[in-house]
Amino acid sequence: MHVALLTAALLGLGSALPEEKAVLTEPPMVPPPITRTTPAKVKIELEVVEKVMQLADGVDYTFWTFGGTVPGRFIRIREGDTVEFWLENHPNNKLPHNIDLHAVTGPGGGAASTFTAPGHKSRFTFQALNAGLYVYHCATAPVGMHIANGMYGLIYVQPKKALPKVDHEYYVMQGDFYTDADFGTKGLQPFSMKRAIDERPSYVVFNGSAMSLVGDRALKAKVGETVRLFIGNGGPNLVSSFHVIGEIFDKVYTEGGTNAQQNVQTTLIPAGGSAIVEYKLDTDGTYILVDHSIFRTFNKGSLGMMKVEGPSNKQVYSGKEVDAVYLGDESVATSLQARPAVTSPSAGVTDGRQLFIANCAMCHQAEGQGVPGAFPPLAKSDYLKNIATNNRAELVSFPLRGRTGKITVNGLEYNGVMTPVAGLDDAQLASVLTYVSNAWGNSAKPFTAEEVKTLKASLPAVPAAATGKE
Ligand code: HEC
Ligand SMILES: [Cu+2]
Repeated sequence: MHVALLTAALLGLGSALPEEKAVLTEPPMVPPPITRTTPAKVKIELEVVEKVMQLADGVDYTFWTFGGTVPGRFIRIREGDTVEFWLENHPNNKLPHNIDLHAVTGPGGGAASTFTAPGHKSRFTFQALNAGLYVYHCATAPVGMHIANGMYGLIYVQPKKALPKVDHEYYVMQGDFYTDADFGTKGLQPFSMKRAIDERPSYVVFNGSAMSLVGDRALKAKVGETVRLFIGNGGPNLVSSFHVIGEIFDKVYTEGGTNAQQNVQTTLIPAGGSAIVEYKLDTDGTYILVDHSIFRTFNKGSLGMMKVEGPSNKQVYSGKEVDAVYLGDESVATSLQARPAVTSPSAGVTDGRQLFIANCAMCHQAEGQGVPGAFPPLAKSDYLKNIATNNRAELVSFPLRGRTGKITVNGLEYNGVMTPVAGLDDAQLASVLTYVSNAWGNSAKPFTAEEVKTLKASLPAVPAAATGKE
């Protein structure tokens, strides 16, 4: 076909590269192998979505995601490709976000270039110089909190000489989660900064939920087939001792790099690191994926399954399936079902505490204590006390319009972004403001829906440009 175009591509002339859009997949799926033998200009569009999903059976959590899932979409490109990367921050989101891709050569891995407010999108371009399996994650302050809420995923830079074809490729990523309440406590559970700093997770899970790879959602294969797992560890804190009960890894590309080790039982995956694991299925049964720091598996959720159908090979193994033994644990037995997404946490809610947990606690924290340097406290806040008494319209404007610029609370200066809190009606605003101005030792006159309505009407008009929306 176009000889000139091909020559230009071989010479690496960016402008003449053939263009394509990357196929992104949700976990546990992996985009198909790239069959091209020359570089391309690849466009990637990744959308940040903040949403409530189940962390375990009956346990809801407000995840921050790349693409609506934890981990985020799997990205596959080829060594030498030029990548035009778009980060889109959904207008309903509450926070700014960005992305640091470990596959990027350049300051911050793209973080500064992709810092994006809700309702905006950013672009930068990089060349994939090194082959390998790389973690990407959000790097917006407080970084640990963004990662802890699920903002990570994998990008595979397929080497020029692709790995041999296998029957199945799957995507699995471990993460540790921090809630005040212990594993299994039902309801919407807020993030705990204290437990995160102490590195005491209440959940350690694969693919964002204790239920993501069990029951109907187990990984599948047949006897005689070969499997390649792209495994990542988002952390934020723990190192994974990744192991598949009943299998030996024929090959492990340790740390997602180029050289393979052979015949491995357990491979160590650092936080912010990866591994490519391959094995052939010699007999049938259910094989259990675990973090072999084993209390995490039986008490915190790090358990997945691969169900292998086909004729038993009695010569290789002639016993019972391991299934029964490992299904004995209650935390797993109760979670053999799909994980529904829960939308609009505030719909119909009138309780002030609940509204606070769903709309404010992700920043101001469950007991209103704030996060040093990032989010000011509401508990015993002199600023809140003053406006709840003397300028109630300003307080109403915080959730309605957000707040940015310098602010001094209890003698400490903050300079952050509070994005507007969407979707609360007047009664709900009254309820949550009454809650925050009277909880944790605060005290002020309660708000009513009528007062909120009047105060809203009294706020100065905002020019369209200042709201960041057309
Ligand atoms: C996206 C994170 C975020 C969310 C969600 C959020 N806030 Fe804020 N809030 C901030 C930041 C950051 C500031 C400081 C803004 C600045 O630096 O100008 C702030 C400031 C405040 C203040 C004044 C300072 C203080 O500590 O007394 C009040 C009051 C407040 N927020 C109330 C709320 C309420 C009520 C909600 C929920 C309805 C809420 N915020 C949701 C981030 C957030
Ligand atoms: Cu983020």
